[in-house]
Amino acid sequence: MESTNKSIDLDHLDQELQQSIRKAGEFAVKEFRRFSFNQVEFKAENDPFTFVDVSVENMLTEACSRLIPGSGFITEESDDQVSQNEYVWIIDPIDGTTNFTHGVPHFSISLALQKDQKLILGYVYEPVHQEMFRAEKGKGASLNGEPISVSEISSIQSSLIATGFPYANHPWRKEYVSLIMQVMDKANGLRRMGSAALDLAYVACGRYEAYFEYKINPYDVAAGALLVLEAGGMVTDFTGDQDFLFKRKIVSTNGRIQEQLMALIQESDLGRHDVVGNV
Ligand code: LIP
Repeated sequence: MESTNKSIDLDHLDQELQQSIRKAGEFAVKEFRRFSFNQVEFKAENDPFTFVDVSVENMLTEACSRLIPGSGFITEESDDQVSQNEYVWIIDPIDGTTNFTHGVPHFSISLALQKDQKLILGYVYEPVHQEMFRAEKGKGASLNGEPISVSEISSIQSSLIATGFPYANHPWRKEYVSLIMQVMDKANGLRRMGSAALDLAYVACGRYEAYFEYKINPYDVAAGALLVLEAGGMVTDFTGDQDFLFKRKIVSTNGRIQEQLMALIQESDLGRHDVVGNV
């Protein structure tokens, strides 16, 4: 494990990070407004990326390396998927790439920082509306500098719940659709908006009461999960464990409907098969 041997001033870091994220967001929106679908490329079946994903990732990794020399990276567009460094950045340069490539203005930049494998800082930036969500461990969560907290709705019948679907066809899609039907029957509404990071940010600020998804990647959810936790919500995997980041199954709620949603998930075929998130 590579150590930096110095304490990091997160306040100083914050100004530089927000400046870099906003600058990357400006670039992304400029390219979004003139993007043509024939520019899209595919990493795998139904798994798109663009030169904008790659450019934004390069901008952010360069800024982060400068801010914490010796830090490690887990990022969507490179092969860095594991790092044992003392400080590790977890970055999704454009979360909601499919929306981006189809001209749907709902995508975000997600950047988190881990120290000794614990999340300490998270940013989710939605550049079209210039909404900067930020969380620091133990110091709460904010939207454009104003404190945010999860909603106080305590019944699933009154809840707006978000989810997402894995890109490629997968062996558990029937069980997943069956779970989604269960949630649809119980909740006030269901949303599939296409950016996990923004789904989590919306739980943190009380727009949604919950978000769940499986086969989701650490870089999609790392920053947003810290937002929910620091805004007074809960984040677990499908079994209720706290070790959600690399298990690829996530449930986040305002805490007040956690038991009601977890009951639906754990009673479902999907919830009973603990392997499902790794297929
Ligand atoms: C997306 C997630 C979304 C999920 C999509 C995709 P990407 O991330 O934010 O929640 O349903 O399948 O994984 O690929 O746009 O960064």
